[in-house]
Amino acid sequence: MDPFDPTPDDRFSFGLWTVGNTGRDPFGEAVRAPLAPTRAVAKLAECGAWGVNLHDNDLVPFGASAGERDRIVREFKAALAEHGMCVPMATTNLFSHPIFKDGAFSSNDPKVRAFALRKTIDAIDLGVELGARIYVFWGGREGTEADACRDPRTAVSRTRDAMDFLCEYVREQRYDLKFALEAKPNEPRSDIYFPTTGHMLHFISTLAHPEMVGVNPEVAHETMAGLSFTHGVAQAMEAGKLFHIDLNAQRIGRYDQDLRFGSEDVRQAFLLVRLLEGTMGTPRYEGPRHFDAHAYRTEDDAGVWDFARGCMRTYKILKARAQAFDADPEVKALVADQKDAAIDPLLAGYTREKVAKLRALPLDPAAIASRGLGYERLDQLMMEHLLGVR
Ligand code: GLT
Ligand code: MN
Ligand code: MN
Repeated sequence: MDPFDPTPDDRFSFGLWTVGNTGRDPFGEAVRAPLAPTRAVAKLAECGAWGVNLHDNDLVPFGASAGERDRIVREFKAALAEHGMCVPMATTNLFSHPIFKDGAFSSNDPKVRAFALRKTIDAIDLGVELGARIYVFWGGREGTEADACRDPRTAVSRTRDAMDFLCEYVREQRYDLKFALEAKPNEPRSDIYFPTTGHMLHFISTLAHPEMVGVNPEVAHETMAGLSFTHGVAQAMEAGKLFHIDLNAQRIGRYDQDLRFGSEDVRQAFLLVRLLEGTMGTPRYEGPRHFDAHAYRTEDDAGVWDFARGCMRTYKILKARAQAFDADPEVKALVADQKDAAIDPLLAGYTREKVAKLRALPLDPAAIASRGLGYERLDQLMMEHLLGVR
């Protein structure tokens, strides 16, 4: 077997909207036919994926009758069972319908907020029925162009009200479900509230049930903001808040490209996989490896599956490269923890005595500063592992 072939243990998942993307963009029509959800399940399973995620309306069209909904869900469940696939995550489409043109939970119109809450409750029921344990919130329309329309603080407090309401719903239903909040700085709105994972992490700490809520960072979204995705993910992991992740690729300064994982900024992709897989000897991320990306608009149906296989294959190649990098004795020596038995105990856990000891330490700033750190060598070693020559 090819070591880079995906297996269910890899926990790779794709959204119905990702492989189902028809290539429509603001300047051009669809280039591919709509993909039936049951076919997406069959093809993803054939490619080696483990899970498939969805928005309510990726599966059940907006406005479908109760009978239609039940038939669609029944057929979808049958496809999942037939192909041994699961639904790890579900979410609500709170951005396509015109009612959400000025947001959902943050809208100034209470009727819009009521509709959004009701739609989300129904979509949570659907997700749980399909087995989802993670529920994503991406507030794509929660933002502004005419920024004078509301006090931005109102958007924050209305979103808090919605999250608290929905957490209580989940608790009352005794669902085994956690929320994951996904940030994006702009697009489709000029400015979207909670623009980065860092904003989300703080917001979560203000909720009534912060233990139920984490983040779903997306490579493209933090990169659009010019930030280090890996650092954002690391902070979320350190806080125990990385509940889900949206893997794709993106170049800084562009529209949300949602490219095949690893196809841009291979260094960042490598560092990300290294972090997620814990090849440094650190705790690894245990959740789904979800690809929120889509095939180039140049592709036909076959190209879509090339895209899907490429995401998973690149992830596994990077994982193998990261393992080799962290097992390299020269790398180990360069990144080894520096221990100082006299100093380390003074650096955490304040006491007045420690202040006195810190003051008494013989530290020579010039001597310490004169030491080279070997990072040129370290980075070159990383490049050589990445380029496959070491
Ligand atoms: C949409 C968006 C993604 C979100 C999806 C979940 S919808 O495709 O671009 O980043 O993760 O709502
Ligand atoms: Mn996403
Ligand atoms: Mn995106």
